[in-house]
Amino acid sequence: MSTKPRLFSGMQPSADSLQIGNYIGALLQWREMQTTNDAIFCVVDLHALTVPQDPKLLAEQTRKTAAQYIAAGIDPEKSILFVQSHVPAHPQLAWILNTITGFGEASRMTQFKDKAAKTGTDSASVGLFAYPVLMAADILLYDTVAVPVGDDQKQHVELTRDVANRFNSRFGDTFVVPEPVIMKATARIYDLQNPTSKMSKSAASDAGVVWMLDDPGKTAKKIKSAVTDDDREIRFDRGAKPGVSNLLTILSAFTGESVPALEASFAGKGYGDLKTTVADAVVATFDPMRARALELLDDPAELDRILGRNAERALAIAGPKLELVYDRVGLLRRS
Ligand code: ATP
Ligand code: LTN
Repeated sequence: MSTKPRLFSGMQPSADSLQIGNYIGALLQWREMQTTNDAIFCVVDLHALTVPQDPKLLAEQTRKTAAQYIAAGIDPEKSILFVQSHVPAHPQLAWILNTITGFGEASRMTQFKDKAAKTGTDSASVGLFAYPVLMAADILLYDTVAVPVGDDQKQHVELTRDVANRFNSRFGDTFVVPEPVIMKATARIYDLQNPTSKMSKSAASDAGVVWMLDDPGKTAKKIKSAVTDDDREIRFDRGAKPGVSNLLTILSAFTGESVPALEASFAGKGYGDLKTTVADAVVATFDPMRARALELLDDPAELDRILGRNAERALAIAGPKLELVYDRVGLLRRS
């Protein structure tokens, strides 16, 4: 048994490629955390189903997301890297947790309110409503201590804590109550064409989205056409200069240099220089990752074997926990 703290996180396979925000805001930090934690990373395909998906694309995107986790440095021998639907204990536990989650408390989840408002509440699915409960199941099945997530997911981890405490007090001590680990706020990346809105895999237009799997020429071109502003000063100021600030944040993440050091090094230089430097840094990091991801995707049978082995490792932890839960709530064991 590992004595390192258990960590769990996941991402939806909601696009063919991850974008630079997923890399900086999640993967880069996961990669560091996997050395000091007993880490589990999941491709949450069941969560992706809460909004309409093309079945063929979903299966492909699931493989592609897993390949990009590995290409970015998540080690499937050290960490557990698996596909959510391969471990049926997730929806099984989610059902039990649904029965102790209040309609009112689920209704207060801001992600649900935002997403449902987009399509109108009537056409939002029950699955979308129950999304945070499935997320609670993901976390609680593994005695997770730490849940690294972006700020937007904090409310879901709070709900997970409430549900875990409620279960424990009703049925006896069963779940570890997890803590959210809010990933570096400075790591928030904005759309290159619309630098006041978050870069997102499912953005309406991809002109301002930098994809990990895009070819280097395209990536460089997108970065060179990033929206900036009318003056010429390279200075971090999120309010007045969102485009330039975003480029500085990206460069800082890719080079490890602080934003003030970058500001100093660009004194007297123009936006063109900044963009070229960012493009070079991003391409230098993404190019080998893209090559590795494509290599993994070239041999889907081997990738599936890796995912299969990792699902077994996940099930070895989740299975006994689900049995304990079934016993606690009074479900009859099959003989
Ligand atoms: P979708 O558009 O499908 O919601 P997304 O690209 O916004 O996808 P998620 O799958 O919701 O990303 O999130 C995966 C992880 O990436 C989360 O930990 C999230 O905080 C992080 N992340 C996503 N976009 C950004 C961003 N622009 N800046 C920093 N982190 C981000
Ligand atoms: N909702 C999360 C993805 C997610 C997750 C989880 C994160 C699903 N299950 C469990 C941490 C722990 C998101 O949209 N980023």
